[in-house]
Amino acid sequence: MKLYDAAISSAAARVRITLALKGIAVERIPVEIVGSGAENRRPAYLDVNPQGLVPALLTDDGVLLTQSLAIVEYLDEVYPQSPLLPSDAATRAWVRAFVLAVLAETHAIVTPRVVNHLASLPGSDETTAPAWRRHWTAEGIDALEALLARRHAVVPSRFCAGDTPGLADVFLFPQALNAGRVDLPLARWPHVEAIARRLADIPAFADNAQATLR
Ligand SMILES: N[C@@H](CCC(=O)N[C@@H](CS)C(=O)NCC(=O)O)C(=O)O
Repeated sequence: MKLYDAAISSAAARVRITLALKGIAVERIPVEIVGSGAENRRPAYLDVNPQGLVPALLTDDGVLLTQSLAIVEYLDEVYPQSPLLPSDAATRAWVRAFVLAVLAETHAIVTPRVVNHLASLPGSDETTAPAWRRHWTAEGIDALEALLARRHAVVPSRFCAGDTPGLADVFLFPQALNAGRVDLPLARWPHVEAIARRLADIPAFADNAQATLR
């Protein structure tokens, strides 16, 4: 398998963490996604992923997969060791809702293409993009904290939805690191912080996300 990857990408980190948790080896193909050398909008990469985003995974059967959630769920189905989803339907639904709160409502609105466009609009100055990123990161993690607080008041667990790391943790950890990148210390979110610090002790997490918890 080949993983089209960028070290700074938190979406790609979700896939790298999953591969490590399951002990799957892949060839990593770096794709530059920021600055004047960005390759992700060039035709060669658009042939891989028409959305111009990382990650993308080329399977051993020659199938190209995009979108981190779809890739992680594919890996979980094809490599069932260390399963990421809980066995009961209600907890699976909670986990998927949590994951979507990260993917769709927090990360998606602070990615380089969104922030670069915002910065290019009339009236923007050098404070606009950082303020946008910080605002939506904080609001997104406020919601994750509330979801975790409500769940853990009823069903306490070491990680988001169980005593072993699962799908929600795979999505939470890179997002917790992103908070540090926009100068938001995790102390503001006690449940998120406690879980992120436990995850940081697990090499599959610590070795596959590029940043330090703050
Ligand atoms: N929903 C997508 C998001 C992928 C995504 O936004 N990736 C970012 C890096 S974290 C990217 O490639 N950005 C390039 C750009 O915005 O131009 C997923 O989960 O895979």
